[in-house]
Amino acid sequence: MITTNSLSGPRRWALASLLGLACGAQAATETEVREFIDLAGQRAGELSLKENRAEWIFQNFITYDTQNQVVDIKKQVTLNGMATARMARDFMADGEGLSESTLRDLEMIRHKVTLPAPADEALTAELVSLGAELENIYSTGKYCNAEGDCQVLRDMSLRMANSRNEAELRELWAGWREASKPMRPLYARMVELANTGARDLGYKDLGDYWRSRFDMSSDAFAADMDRYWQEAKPLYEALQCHVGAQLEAQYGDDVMPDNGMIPAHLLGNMWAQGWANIEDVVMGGKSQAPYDLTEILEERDMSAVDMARTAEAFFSSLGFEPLPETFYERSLFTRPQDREVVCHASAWNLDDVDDLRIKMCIQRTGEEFGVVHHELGHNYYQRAYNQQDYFHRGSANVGFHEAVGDAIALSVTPEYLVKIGFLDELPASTEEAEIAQLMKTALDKVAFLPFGLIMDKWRWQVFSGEVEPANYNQAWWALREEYQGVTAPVTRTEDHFDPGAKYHIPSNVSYSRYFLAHLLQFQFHQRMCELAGFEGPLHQCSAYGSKKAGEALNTMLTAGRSAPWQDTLEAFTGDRDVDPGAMLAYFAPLKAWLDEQNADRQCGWTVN
Ligand code: X8Z
Ligand code: ZN
Repeated sequence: MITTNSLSGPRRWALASLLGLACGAQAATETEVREFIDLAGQRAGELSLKENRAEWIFQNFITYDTQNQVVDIKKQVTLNGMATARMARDFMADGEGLSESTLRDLEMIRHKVTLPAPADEALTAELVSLGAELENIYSTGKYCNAEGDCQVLRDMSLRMANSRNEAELRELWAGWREASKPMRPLYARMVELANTGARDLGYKDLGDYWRSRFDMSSDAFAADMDRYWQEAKPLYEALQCHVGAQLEAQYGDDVMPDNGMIPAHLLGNMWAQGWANIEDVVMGGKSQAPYDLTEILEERDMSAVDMARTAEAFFSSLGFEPLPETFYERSLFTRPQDREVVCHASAWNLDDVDDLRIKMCIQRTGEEFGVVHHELGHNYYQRAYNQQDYFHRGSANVGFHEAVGDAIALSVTPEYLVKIGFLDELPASTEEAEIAQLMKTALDKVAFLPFGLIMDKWRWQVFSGEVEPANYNQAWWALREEYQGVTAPVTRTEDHFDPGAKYHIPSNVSYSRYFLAHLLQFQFHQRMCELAGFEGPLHQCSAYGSKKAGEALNTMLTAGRSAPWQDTLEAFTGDRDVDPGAMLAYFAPLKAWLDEQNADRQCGWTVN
C-alpha cells in the first residue's frame, strides 16, 4: 500500500492531496495546511470548470447521453471533493496551533460537497445518478389531462397566475403533483446515501451538514432561523388573515375551509409561495396597483433580451462594468420548442472569470422581470469575487447570493420607471395607491417567508430520520399548515410526493438561502437608499444611478466568502445579524392598514 509517511513537510500533504491518501499521524503545521488548501483549491477549480460545462450542456439539452456525461464528471468531482473533505476533517481534528482563518478554510472544504457520498466508488456513482435522474424527472415533467392534452410547468404556472376558475386551478394544482410521484423511492435512497457521506465527514446527518455553512454551529443556525421567523410572523399573520377573507369573498365558503386556512391552489402560484398574482382579488376584485408592469412590457413589445438589457442598465447606473457581449450570445433566454431543458432560472459563470450567462425561459411579465434582476445579481456577484481563492469564491453566505438582485429589484419604483421612460408620469400619490403598491410587494415577499422556512425544515426532519419515507407527504403538509396556514385542496396520500413538485427538492438546492435573502434584501435596500441620500419611506426609494451605493455594494460582492458573513454584512450595513426589522420598517404602513382591515375579523388558523 502506498503511504506518504516517508515524505516530509508540504510535499507530503501535496502528494497526499493529489492521491487522496490519509496522511499519517503527525499534526500538520500551518504552512503545510495552507499548501494543502492551495492545492485542493487548484484541483477542485480545474474539475469544477469541466463540471460547469457538462452541466450547462445537460441542462440545455436533456438527453440520455448528456445525462451520462454529467454523471461521469460529477462522480469525479464528488470523489475528489470527498477525499479532500476527509483530509480537511483530519487536519481539523489535529488542528491545535492552526490559525482561525485556516481552520475556517478547512471547515469550508469539509462542507463543500452538496451531496456527500459514502466512501465507495459504486455508491458515489449511484448517488450522483440519483441526483441527475431526479432533476431530469422534474424538468421533463408534464401533466396530461383525460383528453391526452399535455402541458409543461411554465404554461401551467401562467394559468395558475391568471385563472380565477376554482375547478381549473384545482386540476392544474393536482395535475402537476402527478409528475413528482415517481421521485419518492429515488429520493429516499438518495437521503440514505448522502447521510452516510455526511456522517463520514463527522456530521450528524445531511441536514447538520448543510446547516454548518453559516460561520456558526449548526444548532445556532437553526435557532436563528426560528428567531427571525418569530419576529416577522405578526406581519405574515396579518397578511394571511386579510388574504383569506378576500378569497372567501371571491370563492365563497364552499371553497374556503372554516379553520382559517387557505387552500393552496387559490394563491396565484403553483406552490403558494408568492401571492402577487392575486393582488386584484386581495384588493377587492380589481387591481388597485398604480401601474401594471406586465402591461408596460407588453405595450413596449419588450423581448426577453430587452428585459435583460434593461436590468443590466440598472447595474450599469450603479457603476458596475457592462456584461460581456458573450452573455447575450451564450445565455438561454426563452424556452426552446425542439428539446428538453431545465427551465428553472439560474445564473452561471462558466470559466469562473467572466463567461457569465443566465438560463431562463423568460415570460413577458412583471414577475419575470424581477427574476431577471435576481439572476443578474448572481452574475455580478460571481464576477466580483472572481479574484478570490477558489474556496472563497462564493457569497458571504448563500443568502447573500440570493439577495443582491432582489435588492436591486426593490428599486424598481414608479419614479425609476419614469426615469427610464416606462411610465410617462408619476402615478398620483394617493394612500390607496401606496397601499396597493406595498400590498403587491408584500404578497411576493412577506407571503414567501414561511414557505422559505419550511422547505428546509422538512428536509432537516427527513435527513435526521425524524420523518421516514412512509410519512414524507404527511410531514410536508403538517409544516405547510402550521407555518403557512395553507392547506391542500385535494386529498393527499403517501402515494404522492408533493415536496418533489418544487424544483429545489429534486435538485438538492438548499432553501434557507431564500428565507435569509428575503430579509437581507431589505437590509441591503435600506443601506443603499441611505447611501443614495434618499429620505422618505423605503418603498419609494430607488437607488438607481447612485454610484456611492454601487461602490459599497461592489465592495461587499468583491469580498466573496473571504471573511465570516457577519463581518461582511457589518462592513456594508453596520449590522452583524440578519434583521427582519428592515422588512418590517418597509411594510410598516401596510401593517397598520392590515390591522385596521382585520380589526373585526377572527384571525389565525387551527391545524387539524
Ligand atoms: O429559485 C429561485 C431563483 C433561482 S436561484 C429563480 N428562487 C426561489 C424559487 O423560485 O423558489 C428565487 C426566489 C425563490
Ligand atoms: Zn437565485
